[in-house]
Amino acid sequence: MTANQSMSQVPLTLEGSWVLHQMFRLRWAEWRALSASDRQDIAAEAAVLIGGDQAARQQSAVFQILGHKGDLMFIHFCKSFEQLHAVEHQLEATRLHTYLEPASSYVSVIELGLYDSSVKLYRELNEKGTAPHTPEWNAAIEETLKRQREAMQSRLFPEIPNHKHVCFYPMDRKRGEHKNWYTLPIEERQRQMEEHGLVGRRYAGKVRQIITGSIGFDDWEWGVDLFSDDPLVFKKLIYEMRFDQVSAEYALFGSFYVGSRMMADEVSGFLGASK
Ligand code: FEC
Repeated sequence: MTANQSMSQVPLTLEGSWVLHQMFRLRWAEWRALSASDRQDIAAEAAVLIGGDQAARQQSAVFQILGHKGDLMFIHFCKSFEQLHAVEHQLEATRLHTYLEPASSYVSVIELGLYDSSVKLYRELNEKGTAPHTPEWNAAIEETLKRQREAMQSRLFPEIPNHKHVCFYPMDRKRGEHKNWYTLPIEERQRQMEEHGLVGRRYAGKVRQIITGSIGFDDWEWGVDLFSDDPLVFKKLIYEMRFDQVSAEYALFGSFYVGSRMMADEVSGFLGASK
């Protein structure tokens, strides 16, 4: 057995809020055919959903999408999977929903990848001769996860960042014949992820990134949400990251959605329903 085969290859991850992205087109013709007072009432009713329910630890935000891919994107952060259903049904129950056409959606969960701690711990256990998946190994993993979970609470259950603009897209790591992220040894993946994190950290204060994992939930492996007050930062950061080895060699991207946040009192204006 090689050293790599004796190490677990799966990085530890921590999961936090459940996340639903919903992209919609507004049926403008039908919407505009409504009376001004109906539009006002319907917009006001929908605006109530934005913000959140502290008791249920659920938060929702709405963004106006640029371009043909949609008009509105709702982002919901929820404490449980069931809560995602509830929030979806709440929106379906509004009168505004009658005028919305689904354009896309994405289901995922906030994920913190623990490459550094995983490799350190796997090495220690390996040196002690503790074989993977034995009770001793499981106990050590549980202990590390517990410690990290406590330390990372605010990153696992964040508020939707309060920046003006959002950029959301799903992505995969390549699993091709010649380039396959999943067959690289964990130490090499850790090295490349560390390089990625160093580039990202240079944008601290300018952008907030939230990575959600979607393996088993949606068509891509991760969702990336970037929030910033300056939309140009999205281009600068993503372009710079294209040169990271992990992106240059292993990243595949889905559709990008870019837009601007609307607070509850701005929804009526966007829907042309202001007084
Ligand atoms: O294997 C995996 O765990 C992949 C999950 C993953 C993807 C991903 C893609 C992007 N990120 C982008 C921005 C940033 C910024 C920071 C940053 C740091 C990390 C860390 C992990 C991580 N990213 Fe990432 N990113 C993924 C995972 N990323 C792990 C390190 C620690 C952490 O923050 O959790 C710096 C954050 C800070 O410290 O302030 C900014 C962007 C992309 C998509 C573009 C690309 O070329 O990959 C942008 C998938």
